[in-house]
Amino acid sequence: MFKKTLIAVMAASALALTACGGGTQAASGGGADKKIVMGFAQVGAESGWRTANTKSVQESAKTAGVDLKFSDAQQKQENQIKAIRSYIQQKVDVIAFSPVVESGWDTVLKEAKDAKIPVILTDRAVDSADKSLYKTFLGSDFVLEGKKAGEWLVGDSKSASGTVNIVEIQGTTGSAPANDRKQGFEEAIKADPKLKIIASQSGDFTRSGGKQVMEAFLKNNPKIDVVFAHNDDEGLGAIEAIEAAGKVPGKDIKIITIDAVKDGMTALSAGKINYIVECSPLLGTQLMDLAKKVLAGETVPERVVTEETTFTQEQATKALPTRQY
Ligand code: GZL
Repeated sequence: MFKKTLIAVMAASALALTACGGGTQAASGGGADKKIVMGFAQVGAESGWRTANTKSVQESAKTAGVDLKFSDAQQKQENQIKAIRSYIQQKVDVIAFSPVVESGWDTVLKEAKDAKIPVILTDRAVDSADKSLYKTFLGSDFVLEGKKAGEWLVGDSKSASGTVNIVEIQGTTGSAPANDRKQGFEEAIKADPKLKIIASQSGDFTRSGGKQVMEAFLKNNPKIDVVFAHNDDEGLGAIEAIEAAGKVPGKDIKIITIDAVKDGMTALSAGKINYIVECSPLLGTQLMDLAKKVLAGETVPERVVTEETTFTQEQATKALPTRQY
C-alpha cells in the first residue's frame, strides 16, 4: 500500500513541476536558461561589405548570448546547402543565411521545415513561391538602391549633350542584389533617352572581377562616360583599370556604386567615385532580435527592410570619420 502511495505522490509532483514549467525546458531554445543555438551559412568573404556583415553577425551573437555556428561558402550554393544540412543534423534552434543566388533552395528549406527548425533570410532573398519555408527576410530593398543610382545619373546628365554611354558591372549572376539593382537602375534611367547601357557583365561583387570587366569594356568601347558598378569593390577595381588606361576616374569616366564601405567612401571623398548608394551590412542586432522572437513563438513581419541613405563626394568627406565600416 505504502509503495503505491509513494509512486502516486511522485507522479503528481512531477506533473506539477512540468505544468508550472520549472522542471523541463522548451525544446527549441525557449527555456529561460538554455542558450539559443544559431546556424549561420554566410555567402563568403568576397567584398568589404561581406566582411562587415560577418563581423556584425558574430559580434551581435556574442552580445545577445546566442551560440553561433558559422560557415563561409566561398560564394558557392552547394557549400551553403551542405552547411544548412549540417545545422539540421546538429539540431540547431534556428538557421539564418544569405542565399548566394535566388533559386534552388526549396528542397533544403523543406528539410529544415520538416525538422521543425525555423529559417531566417538575411541580406539576400530567395525566389521560392512557398513563403512558409522561412519565417522572415531581413535586408535591403535592392530595387530601390538601383533606382537611387539611376535617379542621380538622370539629374547629373541633364546638361549633357548627346548620348551618355553607360557600362554596367553587375554583381553575382543570379543573386537578388544583382537582379534587383539592375532592374531599379534601368527603370530610373528610362526618364532620359540620352542614357544608354552599352555593355553589362558580372564582376561577381569582387575588386578583381570589377577590374577585369572594366579592362574588357575599355578595350571594346571607345567612348565610355559612366560606370554603374553593383558594389564598391567592383567600382574600386574599375578605378584601377581606368587609371591604367591613362584616364581620370570620376572625371573622364564617372562612377556610381552601391554599399558605402570605408574604401568606397574614401574613393568617393577623393573624387574617384561620383555617387554611392548605401547598403547597410549591420544586420546582426536585428537578426538576433528576430531569432529570439521567432523562437518565443511571437509573430514577426514577413519582411524587415533596413534604413539606408546616399552619399555625394562632399557628404562622404563629412561622414567618413564616424563610419562604422
Ligand atoms: C547586398 C550584398 C552584396 C553587397 C556586396 O546586400 O548581398 O553582396 O552589395 C556583397 O558588396 O558582396
